[in-house]
Amino acid sequence: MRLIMYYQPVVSMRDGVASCQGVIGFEALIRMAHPQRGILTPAVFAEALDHPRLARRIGCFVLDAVLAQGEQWHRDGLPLRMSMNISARHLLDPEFLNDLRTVLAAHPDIAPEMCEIEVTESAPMLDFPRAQETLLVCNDLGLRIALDDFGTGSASLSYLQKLPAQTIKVDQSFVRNILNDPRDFAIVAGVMTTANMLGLDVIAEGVETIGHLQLLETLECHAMQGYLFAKPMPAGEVPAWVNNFNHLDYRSNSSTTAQNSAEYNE
Ligand code: G
Ligand code: MN
Repeated sequence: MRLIMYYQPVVSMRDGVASCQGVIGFEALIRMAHPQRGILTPAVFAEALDHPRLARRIGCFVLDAVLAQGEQWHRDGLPLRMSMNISARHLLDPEFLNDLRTVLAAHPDIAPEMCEIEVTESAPMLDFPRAQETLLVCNDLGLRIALDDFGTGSASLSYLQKLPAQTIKVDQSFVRNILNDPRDFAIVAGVMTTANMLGLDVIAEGVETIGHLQLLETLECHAMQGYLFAKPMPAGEVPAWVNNFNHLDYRSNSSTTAQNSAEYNE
């Protein structure tokens, strides 16, 4: 039984914005390779991820694996942003910043500016001052910060004001319903306005259909992630996927192509 990283693309629907052929970067998602049960998602081993004695070890494994992979892709001419999910327990651990500095020093061929850490509201909820201070140092080190699952918690808007962040990831639960629930559409529209005024990037998560894509674009949301583009994939599939990506395949007049390529990626 071992832990491996899968990678899901974050793409831009606009020309010339993303650094790598319309692909902004990849979010690293942890998986467990089980000898009998195959590739398992974190739902199955959630306890371990938040275990007092395991959270930091797993967190360090993720940091190192993802930066090593990002460094490799950068050397191979794929300047992809690497996004990592950091558990509340690891972020609040007294050793977190040391762990981060160590791993950045071990992978000098990827710039910290090409790395992003994704945090949910759980760390700031547990210890706001510590989370705030830690994230400020992360920014000082050059890393970007994304607020993950945005909108699902209770204190989102005040967090936006007080936490350093460059990106908001709108939770898939809102994105999924924008086509049929005007309230979810209103929430995403509100997040877009707020983010624009604060100068933050927005990534819509859980984009599953061309319809979602089109509606998001009417809200000026052009950065997206979801099954429409690709499910999380093993690292080995990433270079070919990036080379095949073309945002024009997802325009309405070529929606069949997009559908085909989404199936192709499953
Ligand atoms: O917490 P976070 O938002 O980082 O979780 C990402 C998870 O969401 C991953 O496990 C990934 O497999 C899943 N996911 C990514 N894109 C989609 C999508 O378009 N639809 C659904 N249902 N799940 C998705
Ligand atoms: Mn995430």
